[in-house]
Amino acid sequence: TVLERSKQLAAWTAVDQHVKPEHRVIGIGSGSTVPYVVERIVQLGAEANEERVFIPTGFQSKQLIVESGLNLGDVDQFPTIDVTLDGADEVDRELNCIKGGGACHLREKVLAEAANTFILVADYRKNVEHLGTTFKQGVPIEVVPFAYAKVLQNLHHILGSPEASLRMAVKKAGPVVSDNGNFIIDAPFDQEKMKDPFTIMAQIKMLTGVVEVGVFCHMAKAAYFGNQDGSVTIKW
Ligand code: DER
Repeated sequence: TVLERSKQLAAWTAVDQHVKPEHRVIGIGSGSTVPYVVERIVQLGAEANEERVFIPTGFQSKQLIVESGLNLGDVDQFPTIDVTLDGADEVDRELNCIKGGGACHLREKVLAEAANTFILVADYRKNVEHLGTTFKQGVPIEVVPFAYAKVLQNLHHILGSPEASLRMAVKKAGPVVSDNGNFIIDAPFDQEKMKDPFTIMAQIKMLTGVVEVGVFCHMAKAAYFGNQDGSVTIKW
């Protein structure tokens, strides 16, 4: 499909630009675009990859690395990463992004921070002026289960997200449980508030019981978007 082709285009272009021969430790994100990142890295050949380790951002990412025959590494063992490539739910013109649509943003943010270079790959739907334009389900927030009701209450009454809700699973009874054993809250904010993503992120992060917020500010070095016409848009 045009959408899948645009994801592949973004991923291949980003790998070709940012995975250097001397790179040894590579962070692999989560979602439906990163499989094309791994696909392109595998095409570099077994010889090029035998000296490399690939660090996952969750179970899906780990399965992707293992099933692709790439060497699996741990962030404990490789705390500094040459380049991390990951998807995003929305990316604004300053490369701030919303992540966590796949409930993986805690480990994703650890690997984004650990990387010398953090690169975003996405399809054309994610390329926006301001956050909250197309991704309407809200800011993903990982919370400890013990505190989720309190965090919801604070979001509703203090931070101005009356629609904030606990993310319920589809193929499992009850709430979505992250790879870290926590719950996810989705908190929509009005467009004005989303024009200052750093403030929103900081306010949410301060709520007791919040583990991590799916807003990444000033972390990405570049973002690659595949377009419907087969071109690629690069933001940096
Ligand atoms: O959850 C995330 O942050 C993932 O990176 C995900 O949102 C990326 O979305 P994709 O499936 O469109 O690549």
